[in-house]
Amino acid sequence: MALERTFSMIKPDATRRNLTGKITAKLEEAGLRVIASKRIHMSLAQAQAFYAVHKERPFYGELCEQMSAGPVVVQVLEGENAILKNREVMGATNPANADAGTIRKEFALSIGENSVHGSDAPETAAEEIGFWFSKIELVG
Ligand code: DAT
Ligand code: MG
Repeated sequence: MALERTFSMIKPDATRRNLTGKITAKLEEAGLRVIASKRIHMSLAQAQAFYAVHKERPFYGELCEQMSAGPVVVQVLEGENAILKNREVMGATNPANADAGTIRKEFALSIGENSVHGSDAPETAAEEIGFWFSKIELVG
């Protein structure tokens, strides 16, 4: 398989606890190369737009408030099978169901404050990378 790119985000619950380095190390150890990275503090409107796919879900309001409550680190990861590999390293959405050694098992506080976001498919990866980064910022 050819090199693939995916979008990753270290969420406010993790930046608050100084976990940016430990989480990034897990991604790199899995063979994912960080080809773009920046720390931002998104507005509520940006969170609502980014998570628009979930707008009918009961947790949407809480999710958008949490994501805009503190800084995040948005990243683009590149590697073989990067989308699936990142989802494996992240672990299940609910940390109670996440496998040992995954980011969410080790660091997540709850299903909502679950430390990382990762794209789930090629279409969403392209869309989410484009939401936060311009082409010139991606240095593969
Ligand atoms: P994932 O982040 O694993 O792709 P998702 O896309 O289903 O999970 O949901 C996006 C985020 O929304 C998730 O990381 C945390 C929050 N969330 C999902 N289900 C939730 C729930 N039942 N209660 C509270 N927050 C939830
Ligand atoms: Mg998702």
